[in-house]
Amino acid sequence: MRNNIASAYLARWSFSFLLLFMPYVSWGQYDGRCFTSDVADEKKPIRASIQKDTVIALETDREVTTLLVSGNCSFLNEKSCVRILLRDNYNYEHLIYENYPLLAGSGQVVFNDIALETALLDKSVLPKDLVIRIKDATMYLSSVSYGSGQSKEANVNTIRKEQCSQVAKKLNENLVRQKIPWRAASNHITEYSFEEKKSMFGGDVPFLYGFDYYSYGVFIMPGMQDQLRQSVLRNDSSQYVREWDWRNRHGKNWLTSIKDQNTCASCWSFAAVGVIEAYFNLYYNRPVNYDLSEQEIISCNGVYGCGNGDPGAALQYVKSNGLVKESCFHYMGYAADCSLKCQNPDDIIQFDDFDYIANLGEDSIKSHVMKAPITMTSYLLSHVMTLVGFKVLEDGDTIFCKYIDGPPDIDPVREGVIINSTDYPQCVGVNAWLVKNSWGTSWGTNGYGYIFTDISDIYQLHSLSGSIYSSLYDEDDVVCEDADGDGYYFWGIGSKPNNCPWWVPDEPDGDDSNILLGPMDQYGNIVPVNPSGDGVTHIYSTQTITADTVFCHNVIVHRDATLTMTSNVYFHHGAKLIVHDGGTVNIDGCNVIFADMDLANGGRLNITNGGKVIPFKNNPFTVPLDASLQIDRGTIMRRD
Ligand SMILES: [Ca+2]
Ligand SMILES: [Ca+2]
Repeated sequence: MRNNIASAYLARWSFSFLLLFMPYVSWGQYDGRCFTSDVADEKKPIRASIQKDTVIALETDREVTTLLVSGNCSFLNEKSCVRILLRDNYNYEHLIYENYPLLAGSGQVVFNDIALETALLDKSVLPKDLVIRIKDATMYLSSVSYGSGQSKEANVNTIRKEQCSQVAKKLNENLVRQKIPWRAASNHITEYSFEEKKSMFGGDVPFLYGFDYYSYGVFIMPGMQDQLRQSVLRNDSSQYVREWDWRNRHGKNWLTSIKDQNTCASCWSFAAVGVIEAYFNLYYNRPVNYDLSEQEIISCNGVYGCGNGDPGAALQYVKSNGLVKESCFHYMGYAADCSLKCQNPDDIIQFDDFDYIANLGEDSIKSHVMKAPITMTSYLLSHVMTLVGFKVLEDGDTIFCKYIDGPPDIDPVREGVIINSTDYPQCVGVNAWLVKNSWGTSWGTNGYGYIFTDISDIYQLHSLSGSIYSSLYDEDDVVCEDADGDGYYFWGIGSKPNNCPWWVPDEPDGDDSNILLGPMDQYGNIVPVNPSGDGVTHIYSTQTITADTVFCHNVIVHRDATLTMTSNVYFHHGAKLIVHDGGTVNIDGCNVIFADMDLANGGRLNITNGGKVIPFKNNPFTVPLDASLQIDRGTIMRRD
């Protein structure tokens, strides 16, 4: 019977918390021996009703290894969360209890002699008080239970791991049941002690609502479920491309490896360095993959250390001082002295400038991230990450079923959440952001994740601008190449470099890994290469080309018309020079490079004054029997 009530409850609970009066409450989120202790032997009543952050003095002089709590709480909305900490006489804090609707699986929970960290502490502590943090919830705390010593087989690490895997399991049950498109797994971050988490977040651990457990799919920020249901967030009118992913642009991954900030509140430094490293790759259009020193920023910026910082301050430090490589100042994960930086760095990276980007909405942020990765802070999570792409979720998408950096046959993460209109109808058509996190590769999908959040949750957006350089790389090192051979070149994200060949068009290739795709518009849409489509040049009379010219489309020389070229002409891949019966082409002392030429019977081609015809990629060049070919001090040659 309870199951039926529970499912009915859950179905309706998704619509509203008005149903808090339903008789169903949940015990199950902290099931199992790992959440309790058999050494607790003393129960003390508390009997406190709690609606706001509260400290309750414990007034005991007993040293304990176990402290369990009993009580119940009610959640008011998706952002509800409760947390009970044990503060000992050294002011260390130990997590006794934490819960929120997604983990609880319902709007009300009862807890009876359970605990997280304080199920078993690795050494005895003298309890001073209970620190209770509460958001949009009410709690009744009935009692605490104390215990000392350890049961025989108990081991703190084993218990912690078991607790985390139980939490992940419970989250997954609720995620599936409530049709929320992400999945949880425990990892080294979830296994941190509360003191370690405090260190990682700079003192004040935000409510994470399971974000630390995120494994794959699309993390839905708390508070967004109701908005999703109202379908007001679909971005159907956006002109922007539906997906952008800097791990796969031009057939390459432009992002550097995933790092781990450990227990230092340095996400702001990692997010900024993630932006700089990617910008370096993109600026030079080559995978330099610099591993730069987050530690230098933490140690030498003079303000933040391992306290929560600002990605803008990190970029300002690098703009002013440059940044050494990891090998010169290894990551130490604490505010080590700046003098530990090596004395003679082999390279220092600097850039011209960076910009603070005002959050003008989803499309505006998309336009920036399409230029290069940017920093981004989630207000709710108090956490800075590198924003590296986005995706409008489509019916049938599988979110993260592929291993990104390796062959698919050794893929350790084959599972993915399939966004479909049966299970996740509310998600189809909404935009998720792709973030590179600094919590190691065991978090998320190889360190990356998709998040769906309110646009107002996003701030501290910063992008690099202008040139980036080092003692080893300057403008001459920008690669200007046509990797796919379609005649369009890519030279990274700077302006067209001087070392491009003369025939390189001003518009870069929108996808230099696809011969059928040419330039890209401002919304990221790529125009298929269609040389015979709009833009064909027709020559009907006499015309002379006297300046170097690039043709992306066919050029047709009609009957009785004459096209004379005295300056170099380049025809893009697939673009033909077509000479009809009675038409004449004069190549007068210049180079003409083309992929193909159609010389009709009755057409005339004259090559004079050292003129050269250079068939592109050594395509065959044929002259039909009844066409006229005259060469007077000219050449038809192979192209190297
Ligand atoms: Ca190309
Ligand atoms: Ca292309």
